[in-house]
Amino acid sequence: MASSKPKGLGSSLTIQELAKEPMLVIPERYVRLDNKPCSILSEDGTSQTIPTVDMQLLLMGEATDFQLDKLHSICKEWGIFQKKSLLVKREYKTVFGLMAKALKIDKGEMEEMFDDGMQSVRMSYYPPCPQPEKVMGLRPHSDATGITILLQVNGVEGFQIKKDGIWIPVSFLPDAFVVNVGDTLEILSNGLYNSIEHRVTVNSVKERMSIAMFFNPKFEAEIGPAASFLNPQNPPLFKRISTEKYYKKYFSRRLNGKLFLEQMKTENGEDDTA
Ligand SMILES: O=C(O)CCC(=O)C(=O)O
Repeated sequence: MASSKPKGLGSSLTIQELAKEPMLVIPERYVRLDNKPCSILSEDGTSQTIPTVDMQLLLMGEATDFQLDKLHSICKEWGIFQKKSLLVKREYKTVFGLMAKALKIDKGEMEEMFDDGMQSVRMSYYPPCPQPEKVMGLRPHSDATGITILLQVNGVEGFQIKKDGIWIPVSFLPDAFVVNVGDTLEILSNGLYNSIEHRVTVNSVKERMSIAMFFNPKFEAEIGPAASFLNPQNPPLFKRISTEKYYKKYFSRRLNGKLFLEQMKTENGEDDTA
């Protein structure tokens, strides 16, 4: 007997399989349980443009204090910026170097953590969805990384950031790379830099594609606030943990806002991270 269920309902078809055929009702397993409409919470609902950093200027010899200050305040206040450049693989080291300089921490400490660090890539495909308000393309989270470099491949929007407690949709310059500050950098800077919480919504008619490149500490490193940054007035706000244990813990949990980073705070319980 033919099933009266719409195709895919209650089945375990993957997103790729579902996307092959037109779908009128989304499978239950993808429906958000919180039932709140995935609305845009910024006042007028329009996209905001995230700050742009001119890497060309920063890369041309010594960065001026003005440019460094700009990078520093963007990493503190936003935790995300966009840049136009194709030299992603070579530039990540420069970005870390500039951040060490802006933070006035020992450059060696930054290198110790991120030089020859682990790198990974995630390519995401978000098919059009008949009921976009009922699903989330990607749940709210901050990245466990040092930095993430993101490319919105086909220019379809959907990326939202949580800024000052409010979700705002953001638009990128065409072909710009977006740099997210990740949790490890928030930890290294002892909370001065903000790892940006973000999520992805889906579109009822357009598919969306993105590529995220994750730049992480090296496997042998320890993750914790930079020692050269700490003093009696600035005690460590985060625990120290081996990179291996940090990632095991991160990937054993569901993506859930900045909860994992909260659990890394010294104020939150005994140090179970050693
Ligand atoms: O698809 C996007 O734009 C964001 C991807 C992302 O946040 C991730 O892969 O962690």
